[in-house]
Amino acid sequence: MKVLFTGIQPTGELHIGNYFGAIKNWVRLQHQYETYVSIVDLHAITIPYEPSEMQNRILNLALNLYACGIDRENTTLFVQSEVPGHADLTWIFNTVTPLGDLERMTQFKDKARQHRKNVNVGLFDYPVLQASDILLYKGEVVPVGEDQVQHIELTREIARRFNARFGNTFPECKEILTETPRIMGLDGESKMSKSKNNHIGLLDDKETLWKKISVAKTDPARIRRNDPGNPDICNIFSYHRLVTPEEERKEIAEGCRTAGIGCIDCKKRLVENMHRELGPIQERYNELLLEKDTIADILESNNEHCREVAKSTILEVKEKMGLKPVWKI
Ligand code: AQP
Repeated sequence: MKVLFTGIQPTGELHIGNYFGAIKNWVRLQHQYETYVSIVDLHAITIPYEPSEMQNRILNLALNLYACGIDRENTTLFVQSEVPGHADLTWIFNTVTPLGDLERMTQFKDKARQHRKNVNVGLFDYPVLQASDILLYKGEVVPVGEDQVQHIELTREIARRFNARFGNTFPECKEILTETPRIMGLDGESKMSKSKNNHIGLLDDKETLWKKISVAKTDPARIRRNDPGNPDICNIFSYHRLVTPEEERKEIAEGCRTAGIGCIDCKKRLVENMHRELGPIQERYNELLLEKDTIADILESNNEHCREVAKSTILEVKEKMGLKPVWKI
C-alpha cells in the first residue's frame, strides 16, 4: 500500500476550513493508503504560544480528529515531537535546500507579516520540516488545503535533490485537494485561519453559528433587500457550497439573483445546513471527552510505531550520506 501522510497544527480550535479543505479527504482516503496523520507541534511552536496549554491542545485536537471520522484502528495519528527523526531529517534536508527556495515561500511571508516581533529561523525553515515529516514515512500522497501546495512542490524538489546527490531514497509525493481547497474567512478577505479570528469553529453550536454568520459580509453590491445579488461573489454562498444540498443551493442562488430571497433568510438556511453537517461531529466529540485516557494511550502507542519507522529511514539516510560509522557495518 502507498503511504499517505498529512499533518495539522495544534494551534487552536479546528474550523470548517480545516475540515472541508483537508480533513474530509483524510477520512475519505484513509482506507486506500497506509495513513499517517501527524499533530505537528514542532510546527506550532514557530509562532507565539502558551506552553502550559500545549498538551491539552494536542489531546483536544486528537479528539476532534477522531470525532471527524479518523479511524482509530486504521490510521496512525501521532505527535510529531515524540518522534526524534523529524528534527534529524530536517537538519539533513537543510543541507540540500537552497536559501532562495525558502525565501520564495508565500506562507513564510504571510506569517512573518502576522508575527513581526517573532520572525524566527524555525518559521523560515517550516517547509523543510514539513518535507521531513512527509519523507520520513516515504509519503507519496499528501492531502492538504491549497495553501500548502507550494510546500508540497518544495518537498518534491528536496526529494529530487537528495536522490540526485545520494542515490534514490525518497518518492516524489503528490498533493491531493478537496473540491473546496481554499475556504475564505468570515471577513471574506483572507483564508479562514485559526489565528485570524475569522473562522467558523467545528464545535460551534447553532447559536454561535448564527452570531457569526448573521454579521458576515455578503455581496457588497446588494445593499437593500430588493437589490439582486450575485451568489458567485458572495462569501456566504461559498459556504452554502460546503453544506447545502444541490437542489436547495440552486434555489437559493436563483432567489439571490432575482431578489426573491433576502440575505437574512439565506443566512438562516446556511445555519440550518451547517448545523446539520457539524452536529454529528459535535456529538461524537462530546462522547470522546469521556475517553481521553484511552485516546492518550492510542497516541503513545502510535508514537512508538512511528519511532520505529523513522529510525529505519534515518539509518538508511545516514548510510547513504556516509554518516554511518564504518566500524559498525
Ligand atoms: N481556509 C482553509 N481552506 C482550506 N484548507 C485549509 N487548511 C487550513 N485552513 C484552510 C488546511 O487544513 C490543514 C491543517 O492546517 P494547519 O492547522 O496545519 O495549518 P494552517 O494552514 O496554518 O491552518 P490555520 O487555520 O491557518 O492555522 P494558523 O492560523 O494557526 O496558521 C492543512 O492541510 C491546511 O491546508
